[in-house]
Amino acid sequence: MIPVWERQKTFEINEPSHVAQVRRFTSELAEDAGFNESQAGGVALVTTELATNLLKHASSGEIVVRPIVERGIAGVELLALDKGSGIANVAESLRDGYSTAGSAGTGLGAIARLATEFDIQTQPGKGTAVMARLWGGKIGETSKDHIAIGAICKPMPGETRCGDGWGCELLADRCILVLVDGLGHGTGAAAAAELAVASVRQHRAKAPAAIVQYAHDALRATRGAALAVAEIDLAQQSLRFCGIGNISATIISGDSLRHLVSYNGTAGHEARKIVEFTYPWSANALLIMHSDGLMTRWNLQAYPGLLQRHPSLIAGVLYRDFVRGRDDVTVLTAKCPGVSTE
Ligand SMILES: [Mn+2]
Repeated sequence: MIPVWERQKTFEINEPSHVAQVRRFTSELAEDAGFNESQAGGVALVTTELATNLLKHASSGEIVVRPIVERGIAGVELLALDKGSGIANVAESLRDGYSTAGSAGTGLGAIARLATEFDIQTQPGKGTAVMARLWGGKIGETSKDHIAIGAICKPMPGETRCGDGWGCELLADRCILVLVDGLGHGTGAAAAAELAVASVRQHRAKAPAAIVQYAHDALRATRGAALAVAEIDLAQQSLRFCGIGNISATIISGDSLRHLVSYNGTAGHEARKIVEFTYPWSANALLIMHSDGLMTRWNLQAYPGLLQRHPSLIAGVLYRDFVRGRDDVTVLTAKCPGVSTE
């Protein structure tokens, strides 16, 4: 079985034939999600509009697609990412009938209408990122005491397997997040990543340090990995974190930014210290975790308003602008939706 993070695919869109390619994949995901005919039609239309918009307005870009599941309901998430000139007037562009590219102009408005969840970030000189999520059933109102996550995971160019992996376990009052970077890349790294995520899932009821200890033991027979586990406790307003090796983790809340501490080592082989740290968490906090496939020099202050956007859009923008491209890359983001972080 293909791990869920490896079911995410990235499509470069720079010529008309690419539109059908990504649509084939999203149609597959819609079928897997059990979408009815009209829901599947919506997915196809949203895919076509997003991909065509990239060609028309930015001349090229990427569409990142993944299957999503929440409370037993399946869905499809699309992110359209470009480094074009940005949209000057989003409200105007969302109105049906408006277009700057001389087309029918149903693009963005149609996407927003068809998607269950829609979000957009656009900035002159930096580009545009659009998120559209379509669900196969009623997901209900996203409550404010609930954690939403975003994830981008992509193998290094030339590899079919991804040596990174991630997981998210939503429990009653807690959310456990894991990000793992298997040593090197390819199948050996993928095996370590898969085993680590499975181990974290199995021990999710425990505290982060114990979860990491179990994963460390489980990875002994593998080539090892960098690994970090975060537990967001909504009732306690705290985040507990434990990491081994190079996984970057940051909590951003308003103007404050806090890097979370991981100790050096390789899970499965060498971990002199497995220590858990507790940090404050609040309804307006954002957690960003990433592997070393993403550069560390990002600064969200260069993106006015981005903190307020859906965590998927935040992960998408960081990936778009800071991917190294010579390694597997994973960006995992978490926050309470519908709550301003500014
Ligand atoms: Mn790596």
